[in-house]
Amino acid sequence: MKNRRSFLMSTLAFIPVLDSILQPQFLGKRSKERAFVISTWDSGKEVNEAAFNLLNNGEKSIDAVEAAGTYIENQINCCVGLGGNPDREGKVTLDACIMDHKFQCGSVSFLERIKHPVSLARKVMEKTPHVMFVGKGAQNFAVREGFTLEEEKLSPDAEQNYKNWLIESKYKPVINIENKVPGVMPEGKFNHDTMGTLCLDQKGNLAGMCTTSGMAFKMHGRVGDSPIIGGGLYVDGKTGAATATGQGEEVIRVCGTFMVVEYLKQGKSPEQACRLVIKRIIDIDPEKAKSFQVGFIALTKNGEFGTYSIHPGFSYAVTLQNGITEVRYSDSFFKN
Ligand code: SD4
Repeated sequence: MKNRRSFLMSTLAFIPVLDSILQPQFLGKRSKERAFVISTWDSGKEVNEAAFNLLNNGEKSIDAVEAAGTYIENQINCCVGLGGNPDREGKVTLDACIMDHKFQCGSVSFLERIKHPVSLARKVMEKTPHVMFVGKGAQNFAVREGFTLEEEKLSPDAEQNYKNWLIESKYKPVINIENKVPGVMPEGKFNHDTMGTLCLDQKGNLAGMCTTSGMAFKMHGRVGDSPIIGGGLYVDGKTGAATATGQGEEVIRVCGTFMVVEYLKQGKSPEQACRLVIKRIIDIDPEKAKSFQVGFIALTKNGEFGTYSIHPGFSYAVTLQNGITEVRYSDSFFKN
């Protein structure tokens, strides 16, 4: 088993080579920091560590992002996976996708009673000629692939949240509901609706995944951006990758992560690329943008990373080239 040092040394070894072969427009004023793993929200910290353990062992980025997804989907009182908040009919419906450095991708959405949508998305990618499976068809495919059909049961937190919601039964986006929001989530509880993770492995290959139970109390049948390739996740193995969180409808409208990666291809830094797409979303309706959150994170093939969001409070976890994982807050368009 390789130790952390050996991973760092072997990975660092390819970075100068990459820099020298990158087109001049990719260079310019850049942050010196480089990352191997980056994930949305505070809970990304443990998720990054799960992914980094594999990368550190020489495993592929696609395996690392799947491990990241299954780690968070296992946290039954968290709001990704079957422990997530239900829709307004009390059903937990899951969305996830995965993508590698060769444009191979798989996605599942409106999926019920399957614990690991990210692994099912990978099966779609590897075992079918298709990209996206939804609803009952996705569930049947899961069962055929040996996934267990879990009991239909809300996690204790989700049950309590649903009971509270039923009192008024109003749907309204809550900015940063994924983070600790006093008065919305019980003290000490965190709601992490969506986990997006991007990884870079020792061979310099990128991969990404996005997994979620979607917006809490959504209409039954609603699908967000998270399982949409180019919406909640996009990876271009030659350039970079991006993932999104927040109000999915607003991300879909601008093909959010596809656009972030497109800006990377045009030579923008990861943060600039995220800023430009956030700006596009805000420009559609600046007044409306005051009421919802969207955040992007991006990672390039040479380990540069950046983030940006509409509102403050969007946290992310980054595992730097020294192997240390930090939780940080993204810069945002609105300052408070
Ligand atoms: C959705 N983008 O379903 C997701 C929600 C989300 O953190 O990101 N929550 O629209």
